[in-house]
Amino acid sequence: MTRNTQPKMGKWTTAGMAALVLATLAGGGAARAAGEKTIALVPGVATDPFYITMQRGAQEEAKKLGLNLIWQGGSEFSPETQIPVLQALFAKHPAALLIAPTNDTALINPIKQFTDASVPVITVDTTISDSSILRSRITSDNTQGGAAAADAIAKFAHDQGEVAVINVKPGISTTDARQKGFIAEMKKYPKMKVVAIEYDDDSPTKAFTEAQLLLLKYPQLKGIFGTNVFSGEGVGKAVVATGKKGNVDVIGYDAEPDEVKLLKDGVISTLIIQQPAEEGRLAVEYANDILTGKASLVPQSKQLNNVTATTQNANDPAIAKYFYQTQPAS
Ligand code: T6T
Repeated sequence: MTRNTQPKMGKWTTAGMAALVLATLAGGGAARAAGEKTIALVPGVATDPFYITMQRGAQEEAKKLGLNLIWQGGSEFSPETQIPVLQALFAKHPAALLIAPTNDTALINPIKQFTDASVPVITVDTTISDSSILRSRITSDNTQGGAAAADAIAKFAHDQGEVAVINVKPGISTTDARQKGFIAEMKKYPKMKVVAIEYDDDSPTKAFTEAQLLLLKYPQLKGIFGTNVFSGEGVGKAVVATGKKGNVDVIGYDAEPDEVKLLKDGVISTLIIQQPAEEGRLAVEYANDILTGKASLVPQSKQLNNVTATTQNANDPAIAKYFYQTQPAS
């Protein structure tokens, strides 16, 4: 088994920089009503369709509850970009903070700055290893998602052969759990072997290159699991570029437009889709409960189910409604 972790920026960089400037949406633009509370939502990265879809659910709920929602995020999925965003936000005194931490330890102290100032903090999607300072943690069933990916590849491979994983980077609670769930489930198939785990630093370009190298190094490879939006996209494109469509199964996570196209084209056979809009909506609902004296209604943690899309059901409206958006709501 080989492991590879080198830093690199994602394809959204240029857009990301622009987005960093743009991704400071203070809900509704109109003059804030007197006494209207302001809450902040900080994504893992501002330009990722997963978090943009989360913003849409959060904004809809904020409007309904008469809350002002600040949406502010960095240009890449990293503590180095996210921590300065948090520091700038702290000066704005939000009444509550909703955040997808980009690392499970590096974000503990920056978040503590808020909780020490009695600002309630709720994590959405990812979380930190010290949950004692949090009011709630909202996420999806990442372990189940990883296991479902393993079962899908095993079915494609008739329970035998070599497989690989392309993940983001260690220290992200969600994708770490997906990898763990995948590895644990693969153990149920004694004739299957995980020959490699690679990290793409949230870059589809890097995922593409790594997948190409894996397909060269392991010509008998039966399948690759890409653990998030950018991994799945890069792996799918590498399978096309190497002419391995149909011979190598690709299981992706999430549902941004490029991945959905690869799913419909039969390059990716299965997508494990989350419910980011509902995660965002719930986070705002919980923040409002805390700010309006109904904290007892807020659970310590909430886990949402995944939706499994396949090439066969990709055009079914009951599945397509979970596909991610690419434009934030104002
Ligand atoms: O898969 C999602 C999210 O759940 C994960 O924590 C990070 O990557 C995504 O945002 C997709 O890019």
